[in-house]
Amino acid sequence: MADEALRSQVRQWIAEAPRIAVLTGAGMSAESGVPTFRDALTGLWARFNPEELATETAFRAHPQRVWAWYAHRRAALVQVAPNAGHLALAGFALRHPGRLTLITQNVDDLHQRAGLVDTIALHGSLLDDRWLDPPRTCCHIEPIQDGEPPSCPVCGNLRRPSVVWFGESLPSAALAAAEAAAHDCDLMLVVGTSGVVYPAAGLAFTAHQHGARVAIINPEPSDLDPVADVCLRELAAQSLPPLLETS
Ligand code: BV8
Repeated sequence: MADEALRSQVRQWIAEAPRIAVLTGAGMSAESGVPTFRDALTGLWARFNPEELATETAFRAHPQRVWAWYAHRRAALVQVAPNAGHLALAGFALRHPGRLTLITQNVDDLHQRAGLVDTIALHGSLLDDRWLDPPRTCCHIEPIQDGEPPSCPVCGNLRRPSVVWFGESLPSAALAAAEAAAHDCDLMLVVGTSGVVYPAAGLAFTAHQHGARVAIINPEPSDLDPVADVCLRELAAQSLPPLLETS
């Protein structure tokens, strides 16, 4: 089918679907200027792969290096804003209360800033920190030394980003809500993800196995293409508004 026929097919599915689940990845924020997860490993961090930075082991071994990577990404977030894709999803959710469940792998806050306050954030948030080890009564934070992760001056407990690292379990309530939405939906839109990371990527298989239609929006092939009914080789911020704004 030509692209316009595919687009109108997806528009029709959106208009007809009582329950829509949306799974987004780093490509959703790309047009806001947020590097995709694998593109974030450029410059100073080009020589590392995600598993060498986004893990507790890496943080314990090289706290300054890992903290600097997150501080760099966090600082970049201050400069960016939700794009037309984020706004189109939030606008649809506002016009159709209860019909759309937004599940994101992203650790930026752009869906939330666009107005989707009940976004299911599977991998936590880049903007929050927490103690690396269970906090003791002594744990408090002194002013941050440049480049160093904040730490308790008494016991040395470190602050870490409140993201889910590789090898860490996802927040159980968020994962359960995402799995229920994938299980129950009539349509899943999969936007801007390579489909490499689990269990998030498995949600597209869950939707497919329970009879939902799956539409992918991604300029490149992804590991989830085999379960897609339609793949729109488009950019999220360009593709989502015309798909959603007519409903
Ligand atoms: C866990 C936070 C239990 C940190 C991230 C099977 C089952 C369970 C686990 C596993 C499994 N198989 C393997 C595992 C282990 C592992 C895993 O998945 N490894 C991968 C590398 C194979 N999973 C885990 O460890 C998970 N934990 O399962 O707990 C457990 C416990 C102990 C031991 C084992 C298991 C935890 C995973 C969470 C990791 N944390 N983020 C941080 O951000 O620093 S994941 C990270 O990857 C980001 O959140 C990112 O969102 C996510 C996925 O990547 P994408 O979003 O897809 O981004 P990517 O750059 O890859 O792709 C961008 C896409 O966008 C591309 O396709 C591109 O074409 C497209 N694009 C670009 N521009 C646009 C666009 N699309 C549209 N429009 C555009 N403009």
